[in-house]
Amino acid sequence: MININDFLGESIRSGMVAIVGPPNSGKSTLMNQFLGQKISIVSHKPQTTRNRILGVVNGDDYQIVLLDTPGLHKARQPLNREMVRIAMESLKEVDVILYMIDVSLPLPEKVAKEKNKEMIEQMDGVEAPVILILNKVDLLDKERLLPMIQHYSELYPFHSVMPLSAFTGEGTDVVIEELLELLPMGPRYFPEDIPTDATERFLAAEIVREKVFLLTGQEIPYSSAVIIESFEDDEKKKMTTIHATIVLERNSQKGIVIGKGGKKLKSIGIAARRDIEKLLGQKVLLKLWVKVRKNWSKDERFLKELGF
Ligand SMILES: Nc1nc2c(ncn2[C@@H]2O[C@H](COP(=O)(O)OP(=O)(O)OP(=O)(O)O)[C@@H](O)[C@H]2O)c(=O)[nH]1
Ligand SMILES: [Mg+2]
Repeated sequence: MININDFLGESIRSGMVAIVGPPNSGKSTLMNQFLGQKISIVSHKPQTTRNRILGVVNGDDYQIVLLDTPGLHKARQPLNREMVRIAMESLKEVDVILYMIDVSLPLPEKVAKEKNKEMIEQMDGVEAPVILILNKVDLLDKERLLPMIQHYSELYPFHSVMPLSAFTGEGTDVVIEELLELLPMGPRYFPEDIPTDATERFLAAEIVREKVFLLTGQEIPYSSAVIIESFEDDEKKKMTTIHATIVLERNSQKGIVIGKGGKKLKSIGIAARRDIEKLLGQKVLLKLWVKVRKNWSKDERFLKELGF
């Protein structure tokens, strides 16, 4: 029989792993922790991640291709429906699923039951083994851990239930070991020096969006999208010039994002530039504009332009 690996050379433990779960459970933080660098944006507000973000973890004899996904939630609006679709689709493509929940906050019994029910419904028809990740244990009284693991193990045939802190990294090594047992033998799909398939343009837009999430309140983050108008690398000057537009849904939001005397926009720009410089490893000139495109999050055409 012909084995494809004879043609591809190396045969190692390799495959795809999706990180899914409710918004704000720490999926992107875990992805970055595994990668040892920041690829996915993170904020304390739910629904930060909107796309599928791919990250590659390499070892001498393994390659884990991680998919960070938007949070699973009851979606009513077009943008939210797209986000949930992306997350649900990734469940079908992968070898292993990490379903992540935040266990740091005690929930009223009724809410907990409802969440568990939703989780089981989301896993309906899923064939890949599911590891339940209990995240944010750094905030948890350790005595609560064992009964919790017991409780979740009885809830659904998880392959395993693993507590960790995506933030501190405590408990994450064990997950890698577990994944390596579950992944098939295969080729190295991505070159070892490439941590993601996302373009620098996309990552730069995400960084600006993260700063909007962190530095503005109320509905502004959910009404914001970021478009890179131009991205120019000057090799001689070792500098990248980026022009980006923050797109909002309503005229009334423009003043909030710009702030008094342009102060808010300036702080978004400074914070974003710092992170983009880290990402690109060189100086960045970042120019930000603010524009209104009425109700863009409900506009199928604009969502397509954004890559949904
Ligand atoms: N204390 C603590 N905080 C954490 C941990 N993991 C994530 N967080 C925080 O939880 C918040 C949400 O983290 P994210 O990684 O953005 O969560 P997410 O699941 O990707 O969220 P969405 O993209 O909105 O679905 C951020 O403020 C993180 O710093 C953890 O292990 N411990
Ligand atoms: Mg996220």
